Amino acid sequence: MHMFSKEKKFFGGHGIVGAQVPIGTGLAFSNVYNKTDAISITYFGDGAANQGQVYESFNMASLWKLPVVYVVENNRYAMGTSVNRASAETDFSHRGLSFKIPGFQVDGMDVRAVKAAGDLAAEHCRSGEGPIILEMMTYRYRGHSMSDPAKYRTRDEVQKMRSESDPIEQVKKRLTGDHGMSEDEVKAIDKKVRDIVADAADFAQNDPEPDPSELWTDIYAEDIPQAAE
Ligand SMILES: Cc1ncc(C[n+]2csc(CCOP(=O)(O)OP(=O)(O)O)c2C)c(N)n1
Ligand SMILES: [Mg+2]
Repeated sequence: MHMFSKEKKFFGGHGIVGAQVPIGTGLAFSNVYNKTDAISITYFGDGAANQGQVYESFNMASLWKLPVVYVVENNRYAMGTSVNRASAETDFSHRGLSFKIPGFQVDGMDVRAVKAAGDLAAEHCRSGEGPIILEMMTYRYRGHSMSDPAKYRTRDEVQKMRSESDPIEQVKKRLTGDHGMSEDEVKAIDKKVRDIVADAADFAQNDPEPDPSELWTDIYAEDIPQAAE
């Protein structure tokens, strides 16, 4: 699977929960160091938010006023553990308080709210005020993996979210209801998006593996002396 693209400025996928937070913070540092006006958008989950490295990163980002937007995706579960069972402070937008990092909660199911919060956060970073936290209030429909029977929540809870708060359904309803778009037009957009996703998945699965010689790229090591006979 291809989960990294320097060209598209997408720097992860990481197996270690929370590891992308210091990386995203470092990328923000490099943007300042190289005098660009780029900002780093660093995503992590409600579970990852309890990792120590997150707070080491917060401290440096705030101290050095790095242009990084920390986006906490609060989908209410970390694997099978609900936020209330795992977190002493469940308002993740406050997690930066002792580092003087402002933050606020956003309706992560409403694309308009997400766009507005993103614009505001980007402006905050670009004006030199340092990092900011956006807590995206969202929900995870599926289990953590194929082997997750999701016994830690009721079917009703999932169903209620799907029927009342689904972000795509909300947009569809607004387009057809308030903006007079026809069902066929909505279906055409849906198909276009599905094709883009199918192409991306195809590329990720069929892109060739790197040549084994790449193992030595950027690796430097002294000759190791042989033990005396
Ligand atoms: C350092 C580390 N500890 C534990 C795990 C196992 N693990 C994988 S995902 C996960 C939960 C992460 O929760 P959250 O950040 O809320 O992400 P979500 O499950 O919502 O995708 C855990 C504990 C891991 N990958 N890395
Ligand atoms: Mg989560």
